[in-house]
Amino acid sequence: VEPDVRRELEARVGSAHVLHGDTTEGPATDWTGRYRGRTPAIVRPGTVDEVAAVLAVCDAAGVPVVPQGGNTGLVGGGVPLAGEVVLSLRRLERLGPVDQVTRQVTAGSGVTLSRLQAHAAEQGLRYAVDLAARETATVGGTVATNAGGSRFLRFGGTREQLRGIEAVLADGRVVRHLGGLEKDNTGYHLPSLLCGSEGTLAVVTAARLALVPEPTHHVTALLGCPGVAAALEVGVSLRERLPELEAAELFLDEGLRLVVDRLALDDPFPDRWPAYLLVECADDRDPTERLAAAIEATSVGDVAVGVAAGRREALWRYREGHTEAMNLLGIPHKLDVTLPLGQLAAFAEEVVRRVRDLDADAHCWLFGHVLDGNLHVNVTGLTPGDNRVDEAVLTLVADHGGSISAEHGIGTAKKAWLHLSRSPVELDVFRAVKRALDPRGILNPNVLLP
Ligand code: 2HG
Ligand code: ZN
Repeated sequence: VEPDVRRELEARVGSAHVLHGDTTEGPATDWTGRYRGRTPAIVRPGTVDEVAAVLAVCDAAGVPVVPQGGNTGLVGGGVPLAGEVVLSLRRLERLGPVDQVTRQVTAGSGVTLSRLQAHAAEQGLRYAVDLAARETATVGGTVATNAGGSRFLRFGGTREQLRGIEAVLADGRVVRHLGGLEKDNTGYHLPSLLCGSEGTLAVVTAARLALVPEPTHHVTALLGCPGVAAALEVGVSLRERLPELEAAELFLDEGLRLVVDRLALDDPFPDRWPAYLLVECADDRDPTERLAAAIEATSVGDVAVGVAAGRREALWRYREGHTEAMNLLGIPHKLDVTLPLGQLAAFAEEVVRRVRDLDADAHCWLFGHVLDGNLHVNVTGLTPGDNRVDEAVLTLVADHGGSISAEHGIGTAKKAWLHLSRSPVELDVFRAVKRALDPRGILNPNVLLP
């Protein structure tokens, strides 16, 4: 950026909050290491008014901006790949009181998911969106990307929790609708529009979020299954019997081996199973017996149950450890996709074959939120820039009637394939909305839209 723009930015947020040089390297790279950018400056406003002032400066000067929260995204949507200014929202850490009557709270964009969860827990409530990056992922980032997570099955994703939003438009004007009225049918629903817009339409600065009661009992079970189709069948059967089912997570034996090995864990079972299903129930009446009876009615092999928090966490570690363990093998290609449930098992078989045929060095790992139809196809053994596998897997997904992104979003990683999931008319509407809200095209200009 020009020296006069930098001086203006420093005048708006204080020179201590405009970073450059070595300190920008971390924020310029994504968590996986696949997307490495560079930035002339990281700007860290401390209030919504400062966000507004920064954007007004950038808009007037035509300086492109990448908004960033905890930088835990997996599609290269939050890093400055084309030398953009990084607008870090982490200092917007204000967390309001929990309203017990409406069960809502207003959280600033920089509040981490774990802090929000702890805040709700103090009031006997919880925030329904949960994911492995909870310590670092922020409210703003999860709203901007419509993060899904492991409780989607019961509560939906981030969009379903949103009761209001505060955001700054490209030109620095603030849109604020944080009243949290449950019934409010007054035209376009801006929270829905901005949620999942990946920083391309406005910069989210705060969100009004719904909370849910924290049940008194939780039970987690890890089930050894004879294969993906069987695990899915078990999951469907449990869901039919157990309204308190919150999560149904799939992984395969190879993934478990890797996690156990790399993260130095104990094996869950003496025997190995081709597939594993991790399920969790939560209720005010102890669901353990009901879960046991429901499992009994299926063809599950081995069962490990956790009721105490530590034991439940240990079971979750096998699943949540996948991301970490995989990155230790090198930089993976991450293809987060949805399949119609009826196609999921066939797709799982086919995708492994396709990847193997594509390149003998490529290795395909499968895990995910199986009852959502959501598989995380991770491919290791290829260079980060080799897009053949992305093309092959995403095309296969489309052929099976699936979506090229289930929960991670499009970012830069998938924009070349957005046409597989969105029609030309839909893309025209996307572009029209983008032009209307960000006419100079300064907000995250290189993500989402091809
Ligand atoms: C998960 O479900 C996250 O653990 C990350 O969405 C998935 O690492 C991945 O590919
Ligand atoms: Zn996931």
